Amino acid sequence: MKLEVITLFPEMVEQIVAWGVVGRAAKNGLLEFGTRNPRDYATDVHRSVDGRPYGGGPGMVMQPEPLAACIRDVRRTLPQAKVLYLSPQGRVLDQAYAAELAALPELVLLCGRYEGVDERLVTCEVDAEISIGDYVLSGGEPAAMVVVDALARLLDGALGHRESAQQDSFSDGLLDCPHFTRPEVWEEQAIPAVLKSGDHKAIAAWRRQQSLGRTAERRPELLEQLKLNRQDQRLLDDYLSQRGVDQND
Ligand code: 4GX
Repeated sequence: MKLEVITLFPEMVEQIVAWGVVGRAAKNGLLEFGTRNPRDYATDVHRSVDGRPYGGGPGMVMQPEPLAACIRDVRRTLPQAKVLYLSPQGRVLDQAYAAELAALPELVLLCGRYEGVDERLVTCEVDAEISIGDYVLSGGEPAAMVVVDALARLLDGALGHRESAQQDSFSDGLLDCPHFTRPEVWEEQAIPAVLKSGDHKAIAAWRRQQSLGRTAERRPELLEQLKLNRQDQRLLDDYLSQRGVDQND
């Protein structure tokens, strides 16, 4: 996948390919990552990219010309690319959306600073807006890094067998189960006995039950999206009754 981020702070966003799983995907050529600075497309001596808002008010707005020139230049090398603008007005990222993006051959992420970008630029050059959640950042860059991280790890071959994306939280719409490592007893707390039983079926059932139970307790709206089979329903009922919660609640 070819991915380009348009940003006034390229060094910030480039950190996303410096480390870890995303860095490895880039090194191995699964992810061809680049950044582009709209300031390089400004035409005045001050290389300005922002202006005061029409109608007044605080802050500045990113001007359309340098951004349009920048996007059109990117489109020459990535002719199939979807251009997504990071903004709280966009479709909120979730695991299914990340998977959709990971399936694209080319993607451009546009980061805004200041109060946002001139709306005419959004109308003409942006295919969709994307949000990472209902809170306000000071710029699109951290959001772009989140998007890149979430989709890069889904690229074919990005994760080792042991890290497989099939075991992730949300890949089946549920939260993850708890994890434990050595020591077996830490500060008077032993690990759940089943994990030492060697009974792989019992371990898988316990993990599934923990995922179901934790999702029911912490994110009931996620569980409502799912139709549980009889086995899962039974695991969940047992989990909730062990905790003294009325199953009909
Ligand atoms: N998920 N931001 C964009 C600039 C801006 C201001 C006003 C449109 C209108 C964000 C988020 C986010 C902060 C990025 C404001 N754009 N991006 N920036 N939440 O908060 O993606």
